[in-house]
Amino acid sequence: MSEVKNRTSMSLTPADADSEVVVQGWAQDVRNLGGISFLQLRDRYGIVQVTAPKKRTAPEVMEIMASLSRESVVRVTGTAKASEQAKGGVEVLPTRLEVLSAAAVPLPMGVIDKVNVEPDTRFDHRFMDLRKPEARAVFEIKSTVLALIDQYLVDNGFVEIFTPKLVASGAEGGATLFELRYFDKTAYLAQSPQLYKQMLMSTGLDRVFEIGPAFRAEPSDTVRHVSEFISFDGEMAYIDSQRDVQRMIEGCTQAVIGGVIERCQKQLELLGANVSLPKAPYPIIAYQDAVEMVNDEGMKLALGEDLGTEGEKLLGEVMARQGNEMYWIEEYPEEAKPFYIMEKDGTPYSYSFDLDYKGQEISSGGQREHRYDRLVARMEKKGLDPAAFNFYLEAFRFGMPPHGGWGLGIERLVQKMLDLPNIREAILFPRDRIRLVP
Ligand code: AMO
Repeated sequence: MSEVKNRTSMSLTPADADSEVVVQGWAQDVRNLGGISFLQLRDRYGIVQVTAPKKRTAPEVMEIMASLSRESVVRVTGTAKASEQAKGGVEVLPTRLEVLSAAAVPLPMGVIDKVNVEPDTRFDHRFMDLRKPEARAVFEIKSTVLALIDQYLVDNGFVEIFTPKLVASGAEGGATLFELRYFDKTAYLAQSPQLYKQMLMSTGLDRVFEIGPAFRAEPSDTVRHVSEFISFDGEMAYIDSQRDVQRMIEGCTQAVIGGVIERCQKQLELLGANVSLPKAPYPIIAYQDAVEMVNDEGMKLALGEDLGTEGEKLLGEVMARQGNEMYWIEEYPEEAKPFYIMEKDGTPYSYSFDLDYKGQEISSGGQREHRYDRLVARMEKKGLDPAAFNFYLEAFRFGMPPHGGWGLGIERLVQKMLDLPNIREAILFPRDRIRLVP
């Protein structure tokens, strides 16, 4: 007996003609035309056409064809046949058709219908939405992004770490903390690995990175804020200045975007995305100049104010005109930056930066205040109670090297790289003020 080959739409080629094959997937479309039935079978990689001429097909197979509901999962055993009309140049004439899981009727939403489905409907039935190859392509690209980051950081001597997501105090301001009961105590969901990655700088693990969930109770309903996202954090000791940190991010984002262009051709094509490698070195804009630039474009920002969504967008437009997709904004007023950022002595500024990509912040970071007394003073200035941070501060009292680092929102990077209209498109099951299921 000849071996029956289990095939995917990708591996099936005209060279398989006349051999017996098995294909499995979803019944994307079924047409029963009397004398002949067609089934478009979809798997992860594409479509296989199953063609059943009545005269040459077993009656029980024709019967199943006639009653098969769209999106049912089927297994087809049959003979491959070269065909000019079929996609991939090959079709399958079925000898056996098994329904592995029948789909109920009607479907909660269509997979191939060209009608515009509301985003809410799509996210309510995300499993169905993700049957669309272009919806899935985003996650194949996101997975490649994460693999490329891992590679770059490991090549640069970084150790991958995992810090607690259940924490006793937040590092990024009280307003966006999710509070929960932790036995008989109050705990919070971690907004970032900030305190822990810094504490590790006092251990000898002098280059660390983490890719993990971060939680923010963001009340704003925007296309770039969600309440759970994947944060890519790095921290490095013995830096001379924040430039060392910026160089690392620049190298990493170049490797990531270049790698996606190289490895994800098929997915980019599905999405119609035209990704180019941002010009490097990324230009540096001082915060003061950024304010001036957006004011020249018609905004009325005062010095010290946050650029905000509108300001970032306008700055993105100015930079795009100069052919720049990624650029730094630095020298932020220390007042606008968290307690852990180092002040620039004798000025109102700080050793901090943001990295913007096509008009949106994707990363921020800087040099940290590693001097215990200065750090405590900065906490007090920000209205924080140092006692609540004893576990963190202790690491600064017994030998803490100078250090700096960054946090980068993975979904914001993917969103801007692929020009997705909403960050939620880059999250399988997004969480926001309204959405907690699925
Ligand atoms: P920051 O608060 O700027 O810095 O966050 C870092 C990056 O995380 C992403 N991000 C978000 N993405 C989606 N939804 C949100 N609600 C959201 N909030 C933030 C952004 C942002 O640039 N500890 C510092 C980093 C550091 O200094 O190391 C921090 O968390 O892309």
